[in-house]
Amino acid sequence: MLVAWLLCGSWSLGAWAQVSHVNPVPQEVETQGETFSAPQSWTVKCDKSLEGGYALRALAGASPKQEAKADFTVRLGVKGDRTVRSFAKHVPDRAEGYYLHIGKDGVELAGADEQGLYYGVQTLLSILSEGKLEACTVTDWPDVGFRGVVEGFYGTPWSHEARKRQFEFYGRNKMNVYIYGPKDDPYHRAHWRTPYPAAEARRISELAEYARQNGVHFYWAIHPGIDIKWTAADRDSLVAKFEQMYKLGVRSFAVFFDDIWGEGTKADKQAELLNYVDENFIQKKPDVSPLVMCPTEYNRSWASDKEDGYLRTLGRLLNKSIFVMWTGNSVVHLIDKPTMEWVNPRIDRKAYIWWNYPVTDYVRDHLMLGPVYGNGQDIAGDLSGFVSNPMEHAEASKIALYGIADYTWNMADFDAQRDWEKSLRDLLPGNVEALRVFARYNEDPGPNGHGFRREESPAIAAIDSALKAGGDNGQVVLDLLTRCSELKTAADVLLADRENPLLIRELKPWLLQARNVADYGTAVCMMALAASRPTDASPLITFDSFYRQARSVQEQMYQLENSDVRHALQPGIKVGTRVMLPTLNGLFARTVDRYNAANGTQYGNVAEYQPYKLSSTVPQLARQPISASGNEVKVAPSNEVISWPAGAQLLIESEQPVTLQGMSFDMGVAGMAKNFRLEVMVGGEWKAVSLLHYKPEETVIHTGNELAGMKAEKIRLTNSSDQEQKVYWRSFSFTKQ
Ligand code: LOG
Repeated sequence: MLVAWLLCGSWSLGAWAQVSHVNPVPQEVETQGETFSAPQSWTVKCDKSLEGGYALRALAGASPKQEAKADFTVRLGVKGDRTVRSFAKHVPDRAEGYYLHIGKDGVELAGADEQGLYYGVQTLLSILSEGKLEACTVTDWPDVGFRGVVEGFYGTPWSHEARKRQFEFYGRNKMNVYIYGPKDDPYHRAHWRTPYPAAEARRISELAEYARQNGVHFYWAIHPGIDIKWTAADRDSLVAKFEQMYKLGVRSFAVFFDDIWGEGTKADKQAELLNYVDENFIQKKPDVSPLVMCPTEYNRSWASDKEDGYLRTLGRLLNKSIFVMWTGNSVVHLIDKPTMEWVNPRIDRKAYIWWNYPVTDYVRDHLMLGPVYGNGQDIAGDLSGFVSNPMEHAEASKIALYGIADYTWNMADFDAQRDWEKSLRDLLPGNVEALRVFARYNEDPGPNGHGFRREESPAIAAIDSALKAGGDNGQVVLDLLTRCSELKTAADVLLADRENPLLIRELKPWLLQARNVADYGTAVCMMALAASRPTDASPLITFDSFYRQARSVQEQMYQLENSDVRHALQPGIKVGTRVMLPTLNGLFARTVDRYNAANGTQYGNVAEYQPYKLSSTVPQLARQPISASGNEVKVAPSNEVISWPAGAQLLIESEQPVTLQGMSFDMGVAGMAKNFRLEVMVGGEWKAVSLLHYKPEETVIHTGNELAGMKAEKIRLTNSSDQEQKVYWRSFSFTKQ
């Protein structure tokens, strides 16, 4: 049996190295599964015109050395080249497509264009990855024309090095677009008119070139909507900025109008400006890609559907060559056929999807490392592009990006689970088991304003149901204990991983928290076992000791969440909060109740302490997370524009009355204080607290001195003006005495 098992293991490893390894899954593959050792060297033949190009350069780094007269020949080229004439008829008639044939004595490879050839080379290299080749024929092309990433999140932009690693990854996984639009690069948004200083300019230039070498279009996006005036001067500033970027080597451009209000949101003005840019800049330069724009109403939940509304006006007026982005039915949403059928006629073109996954800038206490499931697999023909907005964690985002590459290339054959397995192996081949276990507890964003949720650890969900079904749960508890031990092992192994230190650095806060979750689970399982099977093995192997251990670990989890290991902008480090922790907390409470009933004891059964509750009649704030850290209580910030209806309120309820020390919040608009009323409930009565700005130009709102010392049961903030207010929700916090 052992031998069979070992053989089976080596067989699956062998198979892994070959064509089944290729990402994205190719459109058409013919293979008998026959593998052979790759040659030591090969002769590469191509037309002169290709020499020095990026496709050939990609091959130059491969392991068989290139020699003038090897027995093994690689003949390659682009359709129309002399070298590939004999097999050019097999090349699919699709942009970026290629034909690749691997035989014992050589390789034939032809692209529909140079990009197709480059992708053929990537397929060859990935089949080659373990010193072997598989005899096969691959005919391949992408379903979606523009596939890739929009670095469009709020928070710390990716580092220069991280971006370069990303481009290599995009090249290998056949993604052809990277859109540079980090909200917190001042030269992209806040100071969009200002040219980049020399050092930053040099880095952009280097990135544009590096992207090119990896077959990636480097788009540089500008975000002028916050304060743009529809004047010739501002129009010229925008074009001048694009000219600067062009001089730096940028050949692809985008203009974003998301998350703004006021003057900048006018569809007709945006269209007029963009058409001007299109006609006087984009079209004038023969080597520049079509313009991409992100509208202000970029999802259905905000879009007015009036004939003369924003979206239809934009669709009507904007030059047809300009691409229009779309995030779906809401800001963070899966994309499917009805999504596309709704938006396309309104914008009068095929939408270019800006998919807000795996971005976590609205839930910075979570990671999203799960499979990329749920998008429609019948919409390839309905969209012009599909880019993902990733996490601020560049390496960790690769799990999702690997999936998005696969999905956009070959939609019908996309298998989220299979893809996910491959992505984990690609990212961390040496510790794939540990990464898989850890990732299963880091998939769901938790409750959030966008209402976007993901599954988490199905294995634990099954255990939870079994536990709740009752009966003798001994075996189920042991299963859960094993899972906890497995999670602890995974976290420890990953913490010591040296294979991808950048990834481990990103994951570290969550790895530390995963150990706590596992320890907590272990203690709870041991409580359950000790409650029904007392032993006298050791004074510490008792219900009481495990109970105290569980309490201790709960506290350690809380401390870690509020330590400086967590994200600077949001307290909390959440692992397994959708399934694992509720399972453990449920078992904890039931075990305590059972034990108390049997032994007449009075152990507390409340597993999770959540002293504050938030609710709101402002739809966009109704699910905003609230958290406490030390004496400070914070409502998580939001990124989008909040439409706060007249009379609508935000309510915070506290389990125990809290003695207030101070409070401030930032709605991003100077002078907003006068439109809002703050009240504190003291002894069952609402008491008004004055609101003020320290300086007229400041957006932060402070409370009057009367607040300090109030014993608050509830706090509510109401739009007391007679109209809807457009605001941001940048921060909201109060401190207790
Ligand atoms: C922003 C984006 C942000 C994302 C998720 C778009 C078009 N804009 O609500 O920068 O990363 O949501 O928080 C957005 O999605 N606004």
